This record gives sequence, C-alpha cells and structure tokens, in this order.
Amino acid sequence: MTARIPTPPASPQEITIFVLGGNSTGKTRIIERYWLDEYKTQHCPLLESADPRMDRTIAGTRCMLTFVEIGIPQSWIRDPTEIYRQWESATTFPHAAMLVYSVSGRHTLEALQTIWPALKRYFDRGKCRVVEVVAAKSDDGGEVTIDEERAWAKQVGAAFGECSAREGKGVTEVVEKLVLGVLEEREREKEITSPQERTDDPNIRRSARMIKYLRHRICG
Ligand SMILES: Nc1nc2c(ncn2[C@@H]2O[C@H](COP(=O)(O)OP(=O)(O)OP(=O)(O)O)[C@@H](O)[C@H]2O)c(=O)[nH]1
Ligand SMILES: [Mg+2]
Repeated sequence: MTARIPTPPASPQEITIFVLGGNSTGKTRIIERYWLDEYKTQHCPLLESADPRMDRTIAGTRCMLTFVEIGIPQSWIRDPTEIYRQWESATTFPHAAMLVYSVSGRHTLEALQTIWPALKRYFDRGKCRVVEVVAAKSDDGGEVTIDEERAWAKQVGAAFGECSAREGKGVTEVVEKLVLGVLEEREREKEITSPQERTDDPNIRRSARMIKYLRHRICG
C-alpha cells in the first residue's frame, strides 16, 4: 500500500492594512464591522482586542489580515513634513492603505488632501501601491459630494469606496477591494519574477484570473 503524503496547507498571505484618517472619521467602526459584524454605540477609540489580526479566505486565498489604525494628528495637518520626521526611519510598511474621511465633515477630506504628498512619499518608499479613499458614514448627510471625492481619488491613483459601518453597508467591499488589489499585485510580481513557476503551476494563472474577475466585479 502506498502512503499518501498530505500536501501541507498553504501559508496565509500576510496583508497589513493601514486605516488612516482624522479624528472620529469612523476608522474603528469600519474594522469592527468587518471583523465582528458589530457596531458599538459607545465610543471606543481603538479595537478592544489586543491582536487585530484576522484569518479570512478571500477569492479562494487564505489571508491573514492585520489592521493598523492611525489617526491624523493636528501637527501633521499644520506641517505635513512632520510625517517625514516621524516615519523617515521606518522600516515596516503596509501592503495597502485605506484613507478614511467622513462624508459629514469636509475638513476630514481636506486633511487627507493636505497630507497626501507626504504620505505618498512614505508609501512609495515601502512600495505600497494599493490605496483606497473611503467615504465613511455614508448614511449621514454629506458635506462632501461623492463625485468630487471620486475625482480626487482618481487623480492620486487610488481606488474609491463608500460605506456605512452603522448600517453595515459597503464595509466588506471597501476592505476586500484592497485585499484583492494586493493579491493581484503579488500575482503580477510572481509572473514577472518567476516565469518558470508560471508554466509549471497552472493554478497560478487560474487564481490570477479569479482575483482579476472578482476585483472587476467589486470595483466596476
Ligand atoms: N452615522 C454614522 N456614524 C458613525 C458611523 N461610524 C462611526 N460613526 C460615529 O462616529 C463616531 C466615531 O467612530 P469611530 O469608529 O470611533 O471613529 P475613529 O475614526 O476610530 O475615531 P478616533 O479613533 O477617536 O479618532 C462613533 O462613535 C459614531 O458615533 C457610521 O457608519 N455612520
Ligand atoms: Mg478609533
């Protein structure tokens, strides 16, 4: 009798996502809604769990997602070069970033626009190319028109999404759009760096097509 050697389970794709935005823009509620499908009414600036990592299968790929919430301090808005000073020596970078503003506060969008050049320099250094501008609290009366924001996102080469953590709408889409963007980028890099692998493993091309198809369905 021949013993079958079990195939070791594939290690998950490690994906770190920065969730970055001004005070009270809804960052924690987005993560919480995605993770636990909950919306807490009392204010809690950060997730209560000490380990913000979650194991999810997205587009047939096991992913280990780590969310890092970052508030934008006033000092960055006054002088965005503060970001260089704080992050110039950083050696860890996100794989994707969600730039969150609240549709009910124009200043939260303007804060992102002010610090974007400095942020971009940091993201470029870490080769983080998957960025999404997210209009949070979409259930709330808007001060910012979505068209205006969509145009800015396009101009800076970011995707755009809107969601309401309170109503549970659009949250999965905004998170998974980023994850699919990272997976697609990794597939592309794999194809460039190891054409041998591409010819030997037919699943690589199949999963690349699947990710592309799902991304197209979510992002339009
Ligand atoms: N209408 C509406 N209000 C929301 C939504 N999400 C959050 N809020 C409100 O905004 C407040 C702040 O939400 P948080 O998720 O804590 O915002 P944050 O950006 O993490 O805030 P800080 O960490 O304190 O900067 C909440 O207490 C809610 O009152 C939403 O989807 N819709
Ligand atoms: Mg918070």
